[in-house]
Amino acid sequence: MSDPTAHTRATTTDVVVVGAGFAGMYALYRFRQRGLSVQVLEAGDDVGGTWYWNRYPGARCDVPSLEYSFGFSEELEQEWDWPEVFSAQPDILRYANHIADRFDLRANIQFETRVIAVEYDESEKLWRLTTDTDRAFVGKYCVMATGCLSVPNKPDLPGAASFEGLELHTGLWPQEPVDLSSKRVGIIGTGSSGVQAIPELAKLAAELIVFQRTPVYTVPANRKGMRDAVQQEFKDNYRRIREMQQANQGGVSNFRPTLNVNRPDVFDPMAPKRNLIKPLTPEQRRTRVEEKGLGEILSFRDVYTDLEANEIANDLYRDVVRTMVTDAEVAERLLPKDYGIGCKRQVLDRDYYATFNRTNVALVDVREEPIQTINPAGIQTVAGQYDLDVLVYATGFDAMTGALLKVNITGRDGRTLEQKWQHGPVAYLGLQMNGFPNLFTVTGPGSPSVLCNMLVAIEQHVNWIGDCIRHLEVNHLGGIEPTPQAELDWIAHVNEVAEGTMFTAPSCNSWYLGANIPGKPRIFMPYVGGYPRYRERCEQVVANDYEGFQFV
Ligand code: N01
Repeated sequence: MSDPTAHTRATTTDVVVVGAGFAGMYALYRFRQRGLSVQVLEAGDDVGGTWYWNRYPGARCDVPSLEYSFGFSEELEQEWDWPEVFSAQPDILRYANHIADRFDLRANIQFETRVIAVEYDESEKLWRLTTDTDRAFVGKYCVMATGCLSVPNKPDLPGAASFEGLELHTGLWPQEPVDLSSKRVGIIGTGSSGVQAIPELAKLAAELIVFQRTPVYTVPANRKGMRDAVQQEFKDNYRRIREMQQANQGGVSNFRPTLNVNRPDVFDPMAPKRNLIKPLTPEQRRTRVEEKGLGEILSFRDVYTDLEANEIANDLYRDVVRTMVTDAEVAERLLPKDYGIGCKRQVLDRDYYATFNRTNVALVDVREEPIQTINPAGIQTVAGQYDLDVLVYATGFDAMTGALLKVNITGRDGRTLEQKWQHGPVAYLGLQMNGFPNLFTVTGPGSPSVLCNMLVAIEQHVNWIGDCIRHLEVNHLGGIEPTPQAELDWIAHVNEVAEGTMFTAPSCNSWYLGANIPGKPRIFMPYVGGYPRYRERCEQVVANDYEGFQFV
C-alpha cells in the first residue's frame, strides 16, 4: 500500500502519463491539444526514454531515421535534419530534446520522479500514483508510456555483487564518458546491444573478452551518411510516406528517392516478383549473396514461413560467416546452429565478425565453458579465470510486461496487475485491461509494438487513447475498460496469427516469448498480424461504439 498521507500533497490533473520517452512526450502533446490537463512523470533527469538510457558505444536505431520520426507535425518534419540514414543514439536523443523544447513539453514533465505504485481509487474513480519523491499524483486517466524494452535484465550470476571493477549495463549506460583505454573489459551478451557495442568496445579497450551464450544471426547495417537530395525528397513526399507507413506491415514506407538519386537497383523491372530461396541452385544463392551482401539472405520470403527454406538460408549464412572470421575455431563458435533466421529480432551490425579477427578480442562460449562465479577480480568459468577491470552486461530487458509489472499497479477490488498476469499478459488490443478502468498502455502486449516502427505504433496508440478519452468526456461517461470476453478473444487471435511463424518455432527462445527471463510465462507477446490489420481493427472497434469495451 502506498503512503495515504502522500495523497494530501497530491497534484491532480485529468491525465497522468508515466514515462517521458517518445510515447510519453507525444501523449502530453496530443492530450494537451485535446484540452486536457496532463502531468508526465519520468524517472530520468531528461526526456528520451530508451534513447536516454541506452547510451552505450555503438547504440543506434535499426529503422531509417526519416521513417523513425514523428508525422504529427509538418513543421517538425521539415525543420529537422538527420545526419545519417540510420541514426546513432546521440542524434535520436537530440531529436527527442528538440521535440521537448519546440512543443514546450518540459513544463508538464516531472523529472527524477520514479512511480512506485499506481492504485485505482474506486470510490472516487481516480488513479493515485505514489512516487519515490514526496509528491503524489492523481488523475482520472492514467497512461502507461513506459516502453517495451525499458527494464534492464541482469542475470542472477553467483558472486555478481562481489565484482570490484566497474560494472555497466548497456541499458543503463552512464551519461559521463567511461574511459576504457588500458582496461580489460568483459561483455556478457550478444543480442542487438552486444553486437553493436562489441566492435566499439574493442576499439576503446585494451582487451575485450566476449562471453557468448547464443550466437547471433547478424547482417551489416546500412552505414550511409544522409545526402541532402535524399532528405529533401523525403521532406517533399512526407504526406505520401506517412500514408505508405499506415499500409505497411511494419509501419515502414520503404519509400525510395528516385528524382535526385541514381539507384537503378531499386526499381529493377526484372526483379523476381516472389523472391524465394528454395528454387535457386546453390551457386545462384551464393552468387546473390556475393553480389548483394550477407543481408540478401533476409530478403527471401520463404525463409520465414518454410522450415526447409529456413535451413537452406541458415546453412548459407554459416558458410559466409566462415569466410569472414580468420580463426576457424572462433568462426565455428560464432555460428548460430540450434535456431533459425527470423526467430528473433533481426540484428544489424557494423564490423561484428571482423572484430573477432582483432588481436585484442577473445571469445568465450559459455555453453562450452559455463560461468561458475563472478568474483572480485572477474569471471571464473569451468575452464579458468578471466580477470577484468570492467564488466558490461548486454543481457537485454524484461520486455513488454516488465515495466508495467514493476510499478505495482492495483486495479478494482484490490486486484494487482501481477495477479491478473500471473500466467502471461491479458489485455485487449494491447491498450487496456479489464479491472483497470481508465488505465491505458501505449504499445502494450498484444499490439504490434516492437514488430512495428515504434514511432508509428506510438502515434496510432496515443491518437486512439486521446480520442477515447475525448469520447468519454464529451459523452459524460465515467470510464472505460474491456470486457473479459473481448480480452480472451483478442489473445486467442494474437496467438493464432503467431502460430506457424518462425517466431514461435519450438527451437525459438526470444524475449518476444519472455524466454529470456527465468520463470516468465512463455507467450508470444506482440501482435504479428501486421500493423494495417491491427490499426483497422482499432478503428472498427471505435466505429462499432467501442466494441469489446464497456463503459463503467
Ligand atoms: O537483449 P537480447 P539486447 N549468461 O535479449 C545474453 C532492441 N535493441 O539488449 O540468447 C550469458 O536480445 C543472451 O543470451 P541468450 C531490439 O529490439 C535494438 O541485445 O539468452 N548470456 C543474449 O545474447 C533487441 O532485440 C537496437 O542465450 C546471457 C543477450 O544476453 C532488444 O532491444 C539495439 C545471460 C541479450 O540479448 C534487446 O536487445 C539494441 C546469461 N545468464 C537493442 N542472460 C537497435 O535498434 C542473457 N544473456 C539496433
